[in-house]
Amino acid sequence: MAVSHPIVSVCSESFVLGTAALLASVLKNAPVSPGFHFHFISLDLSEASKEKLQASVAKLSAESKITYYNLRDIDGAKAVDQALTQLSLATHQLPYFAKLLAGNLPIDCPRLVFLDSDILALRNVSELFDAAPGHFCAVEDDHYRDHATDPAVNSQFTLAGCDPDTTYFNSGVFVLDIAHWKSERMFEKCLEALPSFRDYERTKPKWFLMDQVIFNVAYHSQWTPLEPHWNRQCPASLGIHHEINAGSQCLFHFIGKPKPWNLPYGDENKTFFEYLDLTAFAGQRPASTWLRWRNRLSYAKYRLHRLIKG
Ligand SMILES: [Mn+2]
Repeated sequence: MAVSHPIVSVCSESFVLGTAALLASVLKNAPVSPGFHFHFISLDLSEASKEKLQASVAKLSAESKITYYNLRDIDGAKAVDQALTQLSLATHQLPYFAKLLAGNLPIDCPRLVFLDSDILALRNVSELFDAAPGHFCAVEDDHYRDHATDPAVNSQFTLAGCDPDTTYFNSGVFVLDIAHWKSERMFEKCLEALPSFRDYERTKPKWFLMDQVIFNVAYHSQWTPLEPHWNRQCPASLGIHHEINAGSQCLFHFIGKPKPWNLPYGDENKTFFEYLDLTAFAGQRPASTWLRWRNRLSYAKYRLHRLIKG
């Protein structure tokens, strides 16, 4: 049997529906063989959720499987935790930096693909492994395309001693060369980048990009751009649903809030729920009216913010 493709993701209980729909979309839009080996870094997944995700894979692909890793047991977790104690933002906690550990997982393959759990993969992900050469491949970040003039990103780059005029990538989807990660000590480079942000909150109290900015510093000027269809960054509902419903061949990345599993069922997220319904989480929908209103409110706030920011 051919070696299955390794996909790494970070899973939490509040994103479990996203993970389930991601699984289904990856498996439905790629050839049956050689299948995928999902390596899930668990933040707080319950045993019940783990079993449901396993059952979903078993139902959809005989050649695919899941391995779970507890965040704190992964090689390097303690070192990240230690480095973070020197920082003081509320978001400076290990779970927000879990992605930095992807290259440290025991994966016996040349390359791994990382996918955020807020992605719907309407494209054959097995082609992503060879989509571009290079040690680290990712898609340019939409939101920060203008980062040279965005004071938050600019100051983060400058703090880390990088040229703020270079292109900046989104870390929701990336292809990582594991041998290069080890031989070039990229994990250590990530750790070394962390202390640059010790005084960050005093200069710019928001928009710290966590793992994304650290990867951007470590792979500064060394990463390879992927075509935008590998990470089509879109808020959960912004009229993009027509493109999604039409089956446009992209990896749709639902950046910001709310996520599609929190919005009331409708045109905006029906494709998301079609994929969810292929899994052991079939039929699950946003629960309470209160939750729906809260999410509507948070979406309105997000739109207003984008509007003001231009
Ligand atoms: Mn994301």
